[in-house]
Amino acid sequence: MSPERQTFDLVIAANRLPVDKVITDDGEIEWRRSPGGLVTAMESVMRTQPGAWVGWAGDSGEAPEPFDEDGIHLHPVALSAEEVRDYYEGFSNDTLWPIYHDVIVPATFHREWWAAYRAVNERFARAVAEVAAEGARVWVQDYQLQLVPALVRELRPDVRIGWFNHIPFPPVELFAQLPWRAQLLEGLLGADFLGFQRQADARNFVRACRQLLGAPTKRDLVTVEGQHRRVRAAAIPISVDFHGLEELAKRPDVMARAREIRASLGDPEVLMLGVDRLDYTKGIRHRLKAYEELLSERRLGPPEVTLVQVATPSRERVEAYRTLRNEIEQTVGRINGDLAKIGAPAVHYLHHSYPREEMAALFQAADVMLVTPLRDGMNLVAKEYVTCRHDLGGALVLSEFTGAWHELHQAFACNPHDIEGLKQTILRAINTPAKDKQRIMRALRRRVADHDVQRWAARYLAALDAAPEVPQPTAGGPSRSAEKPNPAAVQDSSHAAAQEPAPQEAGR
Ligand code: ADQ
Repeated sequence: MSPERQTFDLVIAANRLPVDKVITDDGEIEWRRSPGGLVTAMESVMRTQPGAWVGWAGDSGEAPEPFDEDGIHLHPVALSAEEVRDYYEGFSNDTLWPIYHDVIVPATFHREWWAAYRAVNERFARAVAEVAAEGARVWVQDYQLQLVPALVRELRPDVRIGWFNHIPFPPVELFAQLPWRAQLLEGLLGADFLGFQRQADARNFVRACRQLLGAPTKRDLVTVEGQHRRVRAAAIPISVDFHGLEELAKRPDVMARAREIRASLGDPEVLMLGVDRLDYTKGIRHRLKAYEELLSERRLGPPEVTLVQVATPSRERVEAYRTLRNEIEQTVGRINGDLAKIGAPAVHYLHHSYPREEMAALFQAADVMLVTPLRDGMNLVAKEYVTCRHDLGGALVLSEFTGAWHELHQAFACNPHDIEGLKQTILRAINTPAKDKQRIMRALRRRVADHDVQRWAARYLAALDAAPEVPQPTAGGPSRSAEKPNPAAVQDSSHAAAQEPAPQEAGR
């Protein structure tokens, strides 16, 4: 490390930097903070200690020089156009994503995609090693960077390494299909602590290490033989910025916009809402099927009832996503063609991104929120909806196959594969007396308020600090004594278990 290089005690590594490039009217480049929950969580952590963020800036080709933005040091990593295709669209989104989401669509395996994934992970690891201060905490995010923990450990044995998986971790029967399964597990085992959305995900990981690597495991610990280390895997479910979002939803202009949305839809008795990235994991087709049947059976109908489906454009260069978009748009066209009336569409389909204010207004306008994924690591939309309902109005229909359901079990639970059951649940969410719905909403809101994204980040970093100590091979770094049982870690793991009302196996 050159002495003049700026280094940081906390380093985040994520596929994307938390900013988007904007070209202003006078041709200047500006970086705008993307509003994601992860950034908000990090703000709360980085307020007390300066931090760096290593990630891709979003354009292929040369990376911009490192720069500071709102108190975070941003360190861009370059990706060539071929790497965007092979590492990001290919291996991350067409190999790993389907395997980690129950193979809802078949996964594609290409050795050149794997080579690109490895090369990009190596580049990220080198960038992390450059900006991490002696003994720093390095927090790696998500499935795109699973090799980074072991690569960073090789370069910088002095730092403490954590990884958090935003998506599910698959059961070993599915994970075993990956030709590079051993390398991925070994990559992750370079970390000190691995965080997952649900306990079932952490258990799937531990089982994969036992069955596919023959690693000794005990409860939430995996022993890395040869390195005399133990790695802990536990659930720390992510959340939303409850107070920030609630404050936004209470703004008079946002509340007025919610009323305006309802009025412009003809003031329906029941406004149903779906908000998703246009992804096959989100169960949009199942939701539309249930809705279409309810309309054709005349159990619901416009103008009294209408559905707004917001579908954010996503991964449009991946074939499965293009096919899905065509299917959804055909279905929406058919439903409206068959079942709408003049001036009263049955489905309002919006293929756009919206600012946070508009999302908060939409959430407040909706009587029934339909969250019906076939598999979802958490699903922040469910938590955002209840956060915005400070009026205690509305009802949340929530799939059992989301991480969110493990915390929000008072919601109207559904199995999206069971179309008949989903129809019944939608009707129940509409017809339950307002007083009972308010009671449910109050309980859901309490859960999210108590477990917001700031608490998630604090809990994660505390678990990382409390992870089993590593014997220190080199002199000079902070003292890291020999492996010993860690009472804080054990306590934290039982806490995570207690949070899950109905532990459920991921495999189906
Ligand atoms: P995603 O699959 O992207 O995230 P989700 O958790 O629902 O899914 O987050 C989507 C975010 O995008 C929400 O904050 C939502 O408000 C926003 N959004 C959706 N449509 C929008 C639109 N049209 N305009 C503006 N904003 C929109 C992955 C995992 C999830 C996990 C998160 C966080 O797949 O399971 O919950 O990471 O860990």
